[in-house]
Amino acid sequence: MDKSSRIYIAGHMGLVGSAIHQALTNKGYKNLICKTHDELDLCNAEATARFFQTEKPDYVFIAAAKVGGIQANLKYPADFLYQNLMIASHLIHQSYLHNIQKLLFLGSSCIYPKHSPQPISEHDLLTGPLEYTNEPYAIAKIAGIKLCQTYNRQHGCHFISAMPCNLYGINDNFNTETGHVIPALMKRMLDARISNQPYVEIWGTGNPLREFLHADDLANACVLIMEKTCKKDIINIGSGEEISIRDLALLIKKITKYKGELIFNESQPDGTPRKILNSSVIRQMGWNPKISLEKGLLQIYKTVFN
Ligand code: GFB
Repeated sequence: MDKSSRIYIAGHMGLVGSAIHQALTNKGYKNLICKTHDELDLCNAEATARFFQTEKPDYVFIAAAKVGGIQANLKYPADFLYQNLMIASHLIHQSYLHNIQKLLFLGSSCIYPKHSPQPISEHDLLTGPLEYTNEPYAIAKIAGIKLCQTYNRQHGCHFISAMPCNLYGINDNFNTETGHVIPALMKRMLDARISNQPYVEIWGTGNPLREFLHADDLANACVLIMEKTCKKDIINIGSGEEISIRDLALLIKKITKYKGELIFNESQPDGTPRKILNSSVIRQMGWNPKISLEKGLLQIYKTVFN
């Protein structure tokens, strides 16, 4: 990519897309193409085709997706499967038709089998059954990876898939019901502190382990992948550090200065017990995360809630 390349960031308003936009801007990329959902519905094949015809991007980042936490995935499985399949299909096919020089497709660590050996390497894809709670989302993302791989094989494209661990950041969804665990717990504990509630509910047993990465760290990895030559077509991106949901809840309690009790509601799902990624490929390319979990949580607390 050079600084005047036409770079389309699909999903530039979201958690990941906005961080990629910032990372590219910081590095001096001047020709960024962005469309809001109202301007371009990526589930609409014709609208997506017209957009490529008019804008003629050179590079594409696919950070647009229907995303949500464990309960949103359970409640809206058809939306997660359909919308993510459409977004991936339309963008990858149009990128092929318009000879895009390089494309990066964003997935998630939930594409790997529920009981993968840990840490999970890129080779573990499709070696076992998926976790039930996010199977529709995972299947759409696996289809996106396979589209990238098959267009590379059949048409000589240069499409790469990045698989991040659990993410968090400023432009997250802070809805306590549909959001991921970090924004949901931060908002719930702040609300509870303000209204003097004696306890806050945490879903599940608190035992699952998760690997969290700040969206800004992920964005730097994504830009690096697009700038460097790399032979792999799937690349894991994780912080390398795991924390239990119980310890995460305690950390958020400390940061939000909530003084009440934490009650674990075991009738809520735990999801995957553990999913730490083997991120040796991206590390060998020279990337390292810079934002520790505690520092990242403090930054969000101060930026979003103060
Ligand atoms: O963040 P989360 O929804 O992502 O949940 P997943 C992580 C863990 O936190 C689960 C627990 O064990 C939840 O049971 N948890 C505790 C909570 N309290 C809460 C809460 O208030 N809200 C939420 N959301 N969780 C997602 C997938 O699964 O992982 C997505 O559903 C995506 O599709 C993402 O792939 C990376 O790691 O369980």
